[in-house]
Amino acid sequence: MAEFLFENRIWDPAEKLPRNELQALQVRRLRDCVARLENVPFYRKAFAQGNVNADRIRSLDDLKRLPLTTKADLREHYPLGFLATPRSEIVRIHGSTGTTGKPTFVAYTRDDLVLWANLCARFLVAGGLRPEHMVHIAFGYGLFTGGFGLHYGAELVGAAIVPAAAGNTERQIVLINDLQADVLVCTPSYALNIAEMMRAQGYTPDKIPLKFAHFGGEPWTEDMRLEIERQMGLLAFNNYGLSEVIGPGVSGECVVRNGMHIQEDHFLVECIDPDTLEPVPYGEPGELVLTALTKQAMPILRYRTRDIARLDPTPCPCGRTGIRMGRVIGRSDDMLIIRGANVFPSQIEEALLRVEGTAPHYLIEVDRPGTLDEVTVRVELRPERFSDKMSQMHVLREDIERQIHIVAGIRANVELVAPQTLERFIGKAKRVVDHRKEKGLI
Ligand code: DLL
Repeated sequence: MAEFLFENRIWDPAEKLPRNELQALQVRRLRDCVARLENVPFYRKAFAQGNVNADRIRSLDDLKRLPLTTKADLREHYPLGFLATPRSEIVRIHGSTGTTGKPTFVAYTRDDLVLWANLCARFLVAGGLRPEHMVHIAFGYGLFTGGFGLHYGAELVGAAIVPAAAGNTERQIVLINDLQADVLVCTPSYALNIAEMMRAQGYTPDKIPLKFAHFGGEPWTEDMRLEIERQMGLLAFNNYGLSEVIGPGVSGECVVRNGMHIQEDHFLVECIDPDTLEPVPYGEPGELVLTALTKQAMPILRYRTRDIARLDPTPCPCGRTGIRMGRVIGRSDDMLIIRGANVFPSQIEEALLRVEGTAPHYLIEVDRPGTLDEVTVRVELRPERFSDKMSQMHVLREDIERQIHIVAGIRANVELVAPQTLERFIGKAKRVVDHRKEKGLI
């Protein structure tokens, strides 16, 4: 018997479907999905061009014959050109705001919302949620899928929810303490802010009621997990999803925490080389491509997520049969090319967290003043390490520069800044400013 951190409870027996049954189910669902997508002009045209239709889907190998879908395709059919059901069946709209331009909308039928809640309930239960818990949700409630997604998942489990929403960190702390919340739900960067303010207010981990946390919505590192767990005295779980595919609920960690189980009875996953579009072997990083098999309002075929991660098909002691994805290393569109080297912001974060005394708050600025790229990493210091002694600061800076070189393979200029000077985020953190883009150099 495997030793678990806590009881390994499974919400839905479908999470344990034997692989052969799972694959047979996926083929049936893919066929139904392709049939429904005949209602979407973009897909109807692509099916006609590729000479493919539902009847021709016989095995998962046939997936290759179906078109990839990109964010640009969704944008081109703004606002709701990918609807596969009549508008009267839509009961909710969400969307991703993106950094530029208009949001991408996604629509849900009543059945889609039932499915979504079930998928979120699965990973919440896998990561410790029980009906007796009080869940504090500090995600944005709005077009962003985080708040509503986790809300209805936790409600389905039967837990009590405090829909605090994001922002007003002082109030979050009052609510968490007064209501003795057991579980925190938000982005990892916001959790870090809450932790920091709690510390400033004199809370030690044993005084914080939280036992578990479910973080997602943005990339984070293993070191960041340890940091938040240490500061708040809780167990933190990672969950992943994206609005185009459904929102949170695509995958999440179980009690073993060795990757996020993809809910493969509803999502087909591929991992490809973003340049050649060929599949990469298991264990190698590649871009995740997801197909939402069972959504009604807006099923999506082979969506290019831009998220880079590894897949691990080895069996998990928890008994769930869904393949696991590792942490998202970065997004292929967030990847910085610095003097020809590929660097993800998460590598810089990993380097910083290796150095004692730095806070996990940083900003990466990239520029090309002459012919060569230059990277400056502004790093905030912890109050106890902030010093007037030039020599101490110099040693610390060199140490960070060395770690960045080891982890990310680039030379960066590190600027140490005083505690509490860098911007804090209540949702997804923004860690990179690329002046080369503003100058039209890339
Ligand atoms: O962020 C959905 C979500 C909300 C997932 C809350 C989990 C919890 P979008 O706003 O469409 O949807 O952004 C999706 O966020 O493509 C990833 O780049 C990133 N992302 C989401 N979860 C994770 C995670 C939601 N656990 C984009 N690790 C995705 C790393 C994540 N990146």
